Amino acid sequence: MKHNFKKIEPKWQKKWEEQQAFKAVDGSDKPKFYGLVEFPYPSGAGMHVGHIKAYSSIEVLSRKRRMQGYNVLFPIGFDAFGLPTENYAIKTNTHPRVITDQNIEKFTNQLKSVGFSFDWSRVIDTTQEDFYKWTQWIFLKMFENGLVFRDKTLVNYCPSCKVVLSNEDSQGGKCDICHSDVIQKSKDVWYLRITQYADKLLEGLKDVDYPANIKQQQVNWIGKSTGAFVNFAVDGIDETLQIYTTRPDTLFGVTFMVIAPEHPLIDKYAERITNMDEIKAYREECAKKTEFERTQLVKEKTGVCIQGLEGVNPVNGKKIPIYIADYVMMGYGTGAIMAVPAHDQRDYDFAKKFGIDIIQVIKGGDIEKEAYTGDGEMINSDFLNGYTNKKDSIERMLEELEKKGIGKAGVQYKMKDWAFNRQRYWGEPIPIVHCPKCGDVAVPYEELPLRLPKIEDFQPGEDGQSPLARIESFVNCKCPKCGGDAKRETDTMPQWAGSSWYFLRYVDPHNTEALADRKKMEYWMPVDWYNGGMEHVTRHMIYSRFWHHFLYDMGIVNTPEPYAKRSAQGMILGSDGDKMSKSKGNVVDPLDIVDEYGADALRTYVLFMGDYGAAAPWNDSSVRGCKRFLERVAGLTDIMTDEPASKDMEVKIHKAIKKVSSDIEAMKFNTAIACLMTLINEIYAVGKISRDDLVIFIKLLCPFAPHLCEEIWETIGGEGLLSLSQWPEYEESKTVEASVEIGVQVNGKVRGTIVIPNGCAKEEALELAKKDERVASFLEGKTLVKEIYVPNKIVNFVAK
Ligand code: ANZ
Ligand code: ZN
Repeated sequence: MKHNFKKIEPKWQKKWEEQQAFKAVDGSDKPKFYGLVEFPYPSGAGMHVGHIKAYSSIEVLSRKRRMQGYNVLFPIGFDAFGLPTENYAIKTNTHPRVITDQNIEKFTNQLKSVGFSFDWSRVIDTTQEDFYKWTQWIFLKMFENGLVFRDKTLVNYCPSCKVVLSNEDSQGGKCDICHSDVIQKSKDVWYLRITQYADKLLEGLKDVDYPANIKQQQVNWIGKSTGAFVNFAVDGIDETLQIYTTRPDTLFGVTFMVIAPEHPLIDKYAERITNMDEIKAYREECAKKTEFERTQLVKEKTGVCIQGLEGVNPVNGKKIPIYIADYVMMGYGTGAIMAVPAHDQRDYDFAKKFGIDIIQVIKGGDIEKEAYTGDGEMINSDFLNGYTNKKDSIERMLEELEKKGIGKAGVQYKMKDWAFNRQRYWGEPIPIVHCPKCGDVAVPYEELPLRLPKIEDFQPGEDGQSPLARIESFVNCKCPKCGGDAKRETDTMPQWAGSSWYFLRYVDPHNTEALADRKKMEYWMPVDWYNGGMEHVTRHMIYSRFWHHFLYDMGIVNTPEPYAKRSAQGMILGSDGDKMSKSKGNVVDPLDIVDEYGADALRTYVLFMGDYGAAAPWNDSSVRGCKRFLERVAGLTDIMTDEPASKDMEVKIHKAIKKVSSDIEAMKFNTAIACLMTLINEIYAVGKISRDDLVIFIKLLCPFAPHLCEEIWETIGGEGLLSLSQWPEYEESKTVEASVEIGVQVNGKVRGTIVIPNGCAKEEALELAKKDERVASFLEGKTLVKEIYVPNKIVNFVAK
């Protein structure tokens, strides 16, 4: 038959939909498979080929699992709150609700036109009240359990988006949304205490199947550091300055201290300090810098010595100067350090610049040139002298500190608590009421959802307030506790809120009593396989694991970890090898490809283009190659015979079943497809194919190119949907050829080839070799000196 994709693709999409072929069944006693892909942000740009690649992996796995008899949940939805929509709404003066609905419709049509086997009865949209009611509900559970707190702090603030950003959203000092420089600003911030879950998030990694690089990124992000808190007295006043250090063993080498420019000690003792003007000027300089700039290792060190305050080294009583310098951050440890210039390069650079003593306490290196950070014998260190092992010296020092009550072991995390409020409109309202008498009061659960009011004017306020702050009917309310006049919180939740738990809602998307029914969660959770982008490994993946661990501790979900397995696709680059972007004009629209070559060709191509995890440039001629392959597949119906399956093809078919089956599991989609391409060449070389073999072929190809395979199935009289038929099985014994062809050498030169039974004994191989006429002619009249046989590979005769 011909490959008429324009006709068959819509035809099968319609049939699948009418028959609800891919609907996940609740309460089934089949084994389950929950395959998850990162739900899209429905932007106006519509779908990207990157979405197709990201979804195709779990699509193929889900289709294979269904054919293997699993009850499959493969859902999709829309992560639709967020700034891009809101910014677009402001620009076009169209309500974000209208834009979101339009974009979701567009995405839905696009996804359907590619033939993904999603369960469309479970679609979720994070901006719908019946969804965000539960996002708010989880927030209140956290509030109730002390995981939410409010603080006035210096935050990352994007002056262009007029929004506070989490550290995760401002990496490298740039706003993740508009790429402007982020500044530090003092703001009222709602935090989620994610740091309380740092250890659980680390521990949990032991129980999940993530690639090593993904685990490592999470470990680095959490950034657990083991060290000590040590109290330094401030000379002449009743004040201790606590520092955090990972190297308490170097305490005798401390020659100065540094505190962050924002450290509260300065304002507390402003009266005593004689150079406040200089300090203030330096502070203003620092406020302009991003955290990223401040923490760069190689940069000119700057700072100011505080005149009027001096620290005291607790182990030897020596008085040491205290500086402020921008390389010490207020947000890590205690915002104060003990400086050991001999063994820390930043301290070393600083000491050199300011002419401060450098006392070596560990032997080694060349202290004239640079700090020595290696191991060695302790010197100049009183009771530590002679210790040679860092671990032992740290232990000994901690013992001493604890005995004297001036220090203790402690841990720190790079990860900070999660800044959770945004001064914007298009997000989940934070369900808190501010009462002048009762303080911050939770909106009662019965009142959820706290609806986002429909407003006309969604421009952000110049004062950095959410547009909701202008809606009096929203703001003014009664305190749920005392009934007095109160005001609502007007900030909304960040983009990452809905995606922190959305996979639970798919399990039971229409539940009005709970975020999901416990029995259903017990059946479906955890997600068996989650595929997504590397860019979400540290934010979305950490946030959602945090929420899930919390829900587990509350007894709401049945597993601590939400995702049993996670994988990541490589990016599709433009055909020029650059990242696809509008500005470079190298964007490929997946719908253009569907239009020109068909959905099956697109699906096959995105999985054929290379290693699934590697980035690869788009290549039009390769798409055409996939299309040609599918045309040859369609042509198989023309050479189908009624004869029984041929013996010749048997091994090839069994080998293909084995390889395609295992390659799909290993995400080696490209080699699975290549295997089918080789097989079709072999079939055409024979010139015919039995019906049984053709059925196996289209079953193996069905997860990749389901429309064409269904059409062939129907054409050759198959009953029901091929997509729901049985995945073929192979027999191990039939995956090996009965015989193999090997070369025969005489004195190192190939003189003939023979066919031997697969795995035959040495004697048999040698006998067959000697019988070969050409080989025999080379041996004639000579004496055999040596006979070598490498099983199934070669025979070599040495003859004189
Ligand atoms: C003395 C010392 C001696 C240090 C030495 C290091 C080497 P991690 O591993 O990242 O936890 N530090 C502590 N708080 C800081 C802050 N708020 N801003 C900048 N630096 C800070 O690093 C901890 C080390 O970084 C601490 O150990 C401290 O310097 C510094 F040979 O103390 B160390
Ligand atoms: Zn009250």
